[in-house]
Amino acid sequence: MKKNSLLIFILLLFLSLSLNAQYTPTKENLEAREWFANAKFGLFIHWGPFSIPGDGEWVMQQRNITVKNYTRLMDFFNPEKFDAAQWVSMAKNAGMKYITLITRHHDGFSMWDTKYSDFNIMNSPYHKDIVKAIADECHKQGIKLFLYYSLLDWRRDDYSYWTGRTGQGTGRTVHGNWSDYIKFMENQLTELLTNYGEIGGIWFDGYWDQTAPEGAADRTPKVDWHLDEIYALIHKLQPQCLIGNNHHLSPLPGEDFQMFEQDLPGENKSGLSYQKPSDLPLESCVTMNNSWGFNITDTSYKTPKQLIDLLVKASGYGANFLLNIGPMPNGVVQPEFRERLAYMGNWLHTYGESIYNTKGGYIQPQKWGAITQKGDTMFVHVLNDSSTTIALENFPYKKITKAYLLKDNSSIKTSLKNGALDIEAIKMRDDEPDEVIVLICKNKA
Ligand code: FHN
Repeated sequence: MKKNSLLIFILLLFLSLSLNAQYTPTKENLEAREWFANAKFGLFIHWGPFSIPGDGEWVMQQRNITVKNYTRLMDFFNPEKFDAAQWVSMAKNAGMKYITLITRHHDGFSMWDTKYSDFNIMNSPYHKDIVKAIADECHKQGIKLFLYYSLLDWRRDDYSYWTGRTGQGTGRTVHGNWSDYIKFMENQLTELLTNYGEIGGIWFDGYWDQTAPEGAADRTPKVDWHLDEIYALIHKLQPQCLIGNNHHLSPLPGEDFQMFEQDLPGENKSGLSYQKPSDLPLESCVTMNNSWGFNITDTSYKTPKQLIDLLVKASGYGANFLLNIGPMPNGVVQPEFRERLAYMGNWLHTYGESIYNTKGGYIQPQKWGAITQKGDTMFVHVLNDSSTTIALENFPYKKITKAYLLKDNSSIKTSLKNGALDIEAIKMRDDEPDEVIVLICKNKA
């Protein structure tokens, strides 16, 4: 009898453990995923005291600034020109549907009024909660807010820096308690998910600090990140809140979207993305120059045409495009960024229907451009001169009822024979980054 009860107990324990490990997204969460997959374009904002030296957000690590010296940046962070309403409307006018804001980067500075760390905005001369200002404006202007949160910390003693890949030069000597660090993160995440209204998603980063470099065969983390516990807490506090983790691995249980850094899904030009695109909603995050945080000497701005190509190709892969800005320490977004965002907004004003609410093309982006689809309408985006006709093999429809240029409705010649579609050559114009051909299709092949 005793033996039987023990067996039943073990069985129940096993059942409950495996149920916990299995993540079933709620209805709200599935709806939020659908919204996200249709949103297509977001603004990433890397900003904080790390912006002050004008040397990117990794300045602490790259210049081996000690915790003691780095902490002084808090005394200078006073972005008197910061205007949340302006930033949010700038994103909206760019055609963006969400903002992903740094709340705490690897330097550990909290951009909100947190009870759990003194290194926070309320102890700076600015003394106002930046997360709140942006959250309030996002809610007011009807744009979703995602929060970036670093798992890695270059200041705290209880972060397992001694097993990490970075943060060795910041002068820490004490080995703190890892479980304190997990509790600290849970407390902070609870604040973020309780005090700032509806949050679209949590965007984690820094997991990779505890793994072998990208591309290594074994990337098992050296610490237990307690992700099951952390993810369950987030989904309990806000079931619709999407979780993404920039670990540069395939999605882990409990995650709701998958991101690719400085890359389109599956391309791995950055060397960070060996993982394959999954069935979850996808996102590509990209910088406008070569820096995430404000960098005073980095003038390698992508051209508006390059940015449109990235947005279109991301959509062609069925992914969102999260475009980054690194505002200046005084709260001003430099003109080179503002001009490019305005350009994107203008372009989307005309061509938005070929991007928003679309799915990736039946073939992946090609040298000449990419395809997006909405029901039986196909948008063929010609991004590079097609000196000969565009040939689409294995075309998934038997008939084209109409083919025309989206910008002026002028008709386009097509010929569909034996499952192969030929589209007449398009001559690109300098002022048009993308010639969008609309194909109204009928009868699935
Ligand atoms: O180290 C960060 C980096 O500063 C930046 O935040 C990017 C954004 O994708 N992610 C990390 C590197 O993987």
